Amino acid sequence: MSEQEIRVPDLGGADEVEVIELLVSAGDSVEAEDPILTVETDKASVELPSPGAGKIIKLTVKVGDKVKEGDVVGTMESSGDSAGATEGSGSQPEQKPEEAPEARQESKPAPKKQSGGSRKETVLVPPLDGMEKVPVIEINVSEGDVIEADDALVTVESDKASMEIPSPYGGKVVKILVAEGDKLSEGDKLLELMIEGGEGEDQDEEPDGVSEAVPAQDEKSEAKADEKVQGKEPAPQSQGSVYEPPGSGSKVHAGPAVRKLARELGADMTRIKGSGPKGRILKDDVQTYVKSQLQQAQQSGSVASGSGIPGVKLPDFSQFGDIQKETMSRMMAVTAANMQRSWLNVPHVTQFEDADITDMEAFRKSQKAAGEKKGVKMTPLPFLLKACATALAELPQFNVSLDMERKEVIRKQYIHIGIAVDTPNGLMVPVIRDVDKKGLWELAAESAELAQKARDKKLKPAEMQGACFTITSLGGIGGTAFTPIVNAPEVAILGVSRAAMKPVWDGSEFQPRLMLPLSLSYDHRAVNGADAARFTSLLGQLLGDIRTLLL
Ligand code: CAO
Repeated sequence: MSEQEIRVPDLGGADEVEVIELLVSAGDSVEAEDPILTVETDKASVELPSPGAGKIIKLTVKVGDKVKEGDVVGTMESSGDSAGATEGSGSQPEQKPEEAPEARQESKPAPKKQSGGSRKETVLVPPLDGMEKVPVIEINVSEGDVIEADDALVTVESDKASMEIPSPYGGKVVKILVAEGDKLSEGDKLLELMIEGGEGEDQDEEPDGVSEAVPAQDEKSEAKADEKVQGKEPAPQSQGSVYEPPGSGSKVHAGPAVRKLARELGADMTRIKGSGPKGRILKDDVQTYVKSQLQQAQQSGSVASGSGIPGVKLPDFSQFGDIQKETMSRMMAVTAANMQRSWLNVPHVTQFEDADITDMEAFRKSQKAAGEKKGVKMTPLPFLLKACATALAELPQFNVSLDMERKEVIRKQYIHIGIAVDTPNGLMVPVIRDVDKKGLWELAAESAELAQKARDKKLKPAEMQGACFTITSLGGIGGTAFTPIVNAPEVAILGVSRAAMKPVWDGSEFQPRLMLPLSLSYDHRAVNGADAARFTSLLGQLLGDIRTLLL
């Protein structure tokens, strides 16, 4: 055991830097290279590593102090396991991405000449400062996303630091070529980007029509790394299922060690309030957040994710007869978890209504020939979509999501509706965007196309995201009513059963009318029963006289 000074190592060219976070306290045991404190230059945040293994005796700096290379920041009792530092001198740590701002200042490749049109670029992994096979811990974009230059594409993490790889250009993500867990090295292909306003497709292209671009690891990437994280729910591209992840995209400011801790504890950093300088999230903030979440859950007996209730015990079924076991498909497992989460978290109520669609059906059938000409089949679904869009606009309390932690109601200014599609692989919910702005033929064509894509497993993640409300129609199959499960974080879902002729009293006699059973399940936290009755009555009126859809 010997006493050793902890000194500020080479800061990659930065002069004086500010201490923004102390990561250890007197008495803490550390391993060689464990982060001791975080400093921030105008370009990057850097964690200063311990020069060896041992016990911290004291730190001689505090948050806000300015330090430079060679300054003593504390002392430790060394247990002899040095990370290559000479006793009494500062360690010269291996340059890690988060620790080497100068290594990131390569210039960004200049976009090729601009002559209108668009071109496809394959974005490659930039130099990773000597590191190889660094695992991808997060994919920050989805196919179809429109991004700007320097937006984070993926986050990679070595054993010491995490970094985001920024996009060299703005454009549309065409194809993601990596998955979480993949190990990346310089030059590996990350994704394909369609760049608008670039050169024509025939100019300077690779033989396959795709050129390659390496993102620069410049200072902006570090700034971005500190700013933006995506939600930590399962990545949408791997789900192919009913519910989309919230994908917050909120801004957070935190160092790699804090991010790592939050990830390990499963804490969503966008929900944590930072107590450090400029709202920076510190380790203490993560721990306090997790503690408060646990306390809340214990006090309220919360059953989020089904964790608060005992599981169903399974007997040995083979004692009753022959059985076969098969592993659930990923889609089934994700759908099951989502269903359970919604069912347990959302206080459901279902409101029933019969809509008189006699005239609507007469009109729909009259459009058969027109449909054949257009190559589009007009089913009741487009009418339902249009009626729901009108009802959502008139009763906007149905077009919200609730953030119970922040006590916020998120009101959506757009009307995108999901349609549940029964496929051989399970339930999928493609989303039709801006339903309020589309006509019946357009909705008929789009819903048929999306349903087919779902059945062919060709839906893109972006085509299953962003719904405000869902329609699940079992009308083509049968049934008189059912209680659908709200597709949280949406707050309502319309179930549609099979239309049937029924005697309806018109005040003087019974009339044979074609009645369509509607079942509206809603989240009773967001919507009250009176509003639900208004919603289904309105649907009844709109479908009963489809001319009102034009008003
Ligand atoms: N009442 C009576 N007939 C109906 C009807 C209704 N409510 N809805 C549709 N039909 C008719 C259609 O008009 C069509 O008949 P024709 O061929 O004579 O015109 C037939 O049923 C089949 O329609 P469809 O199902 O192909 O088309 P759609 O637009 O109504 O529905 C889709 C499309 C994707 C919603 C549907 O195919 C589907 O997958 N439904 C299942 C959804 C599901 O599984 N939900 C459960 C989720 S919870 O587990």
